[in-house]
Amino acid sequence: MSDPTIKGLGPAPTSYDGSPFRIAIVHARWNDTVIQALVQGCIAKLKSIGVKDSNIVVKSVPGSYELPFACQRLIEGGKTQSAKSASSMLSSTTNLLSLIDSVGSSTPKDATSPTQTKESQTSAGPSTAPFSAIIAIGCLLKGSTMHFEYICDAVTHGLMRVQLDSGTPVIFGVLTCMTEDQALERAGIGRKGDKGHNHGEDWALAAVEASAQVADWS
Ligand code: DLZ
Repeated sequence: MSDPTIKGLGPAPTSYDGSPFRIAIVHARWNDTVIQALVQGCIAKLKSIGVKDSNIVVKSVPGSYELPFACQRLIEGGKTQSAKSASSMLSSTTNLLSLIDSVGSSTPKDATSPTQTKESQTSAGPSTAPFSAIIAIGCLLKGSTMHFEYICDAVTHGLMRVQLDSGTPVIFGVLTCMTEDQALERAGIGRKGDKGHNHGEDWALAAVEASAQVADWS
């Protein structure tokens, strides 16, 4: 196996702990063999650096062209969900305080029923924290027309715009390859001798590093 740092991610100055972060992977379904290998490599690496299973969300879109819009919606959705959940927690707390107040008072107030309060205290569904980072995964292969160039350009600029506009890191996990063999090698499933290196692993590391930097540098 060749040295992955020759043409890959060098070691980070710090080792990052992924356990506080919630990360979404959005992948295209074109060139599925390559995509599946990249997504699996990415998930395995995220877990190996501490990201909890429940904090990894995977969504798919038809092709790479759909990635920027999907990333934007996921980021916005994550923020809205988190705000709703915070406001419902606040109202549960208010109900609880009101209940405690009414129990301690000689003239009970019209507080929420004990059952209601207990339910809202104990319901622990999936995480609703906003996403710390999004990893956009796609594989564009050069064909005989200009289609490839236009999609590569649109997706690259679209993903950059989404991260700058939203303030949430969007990791560029889009392979733009001239041949299928180039894509297979970059997914770690090369057919010619050396299997290559799975870039999905690098994107997982980049997502956790970027998430930690957003937290540190804010
Ligand atoms: C149409 C198309 C083509 C020709 N090639 C690819 C590709 O190699 N990789 C990829 O992710 N998507 C491809 N697509 C689909 C477009 O990205 C997009 O899904 C459609 O044009 C619909 O908007």
